[in-house]
Amino acid sequence: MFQPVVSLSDRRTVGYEALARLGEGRDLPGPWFRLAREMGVSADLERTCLVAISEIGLPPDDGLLFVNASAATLIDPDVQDLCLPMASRLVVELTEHEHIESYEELRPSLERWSSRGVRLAVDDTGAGHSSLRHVLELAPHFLKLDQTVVAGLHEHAARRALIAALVTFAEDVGTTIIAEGVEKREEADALCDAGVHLGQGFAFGRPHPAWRPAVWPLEPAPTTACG
Ligand code: G
Ligand code: MN
Repeated sequence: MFQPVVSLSDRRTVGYEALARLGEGRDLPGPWFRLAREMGVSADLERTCLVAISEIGLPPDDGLLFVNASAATLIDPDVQDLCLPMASRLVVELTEHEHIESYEELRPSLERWSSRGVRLAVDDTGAGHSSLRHVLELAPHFLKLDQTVVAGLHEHAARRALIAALVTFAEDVGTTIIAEGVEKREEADALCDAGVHLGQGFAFGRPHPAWRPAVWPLEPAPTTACG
């Protein structure tokens, strides 16, 4: 499935995240990935997902393609070769939930991805166990803010303050924040006011089997930057 990533100021769809749905019921992937881990085949399952994505190909209109991968998958040279045709528009998301034993060991692989034009995102920022270490060690192009940080920010001063601090951090280090799990227009507006440039969530479009650009908000694009 593909979910649009949108520019909060002009509502343009700038790319899509590929999201696995597995089994006959097109289930959420969590339990399947857990089972695969228990069976010792999670790298195979991740590679299979990437093969499926590569067979579908890149999104229209020069859009970026965000894919989820773990460190074990990223260091696999076969996976790098598989992704080469998509490299310049590919963003690899590494989750904050995954503990990374040695950043130094991962770095040469990341440099190979980067030399091919692939960009890196740290996923689930604020909800993982890495306490922003991935962000500090890996200097990603994108920092994806977890839904637990974003949800209801228009009603929570502490969430807004945290996001404002991360926006300053992102500007200083040259990374771009993507707010995940945006479900309400109020959240989108508050994020835009806070200086967050990109968003993703049910408010803009649910994961869909085809490339479907953001359909929300339904009103015409605002005349001011944040509407
Ligand atoms: O871990 P990662 O951020 O890659 O997972 C994204 C998951 O979040 C997907 O399974 C997707 O279906 C789900 N998701 C996407 N947008 C929203 C949203 O606005 N609200 C909620 N609750 N879930 C979302
Ligand atoms: Mn993700």
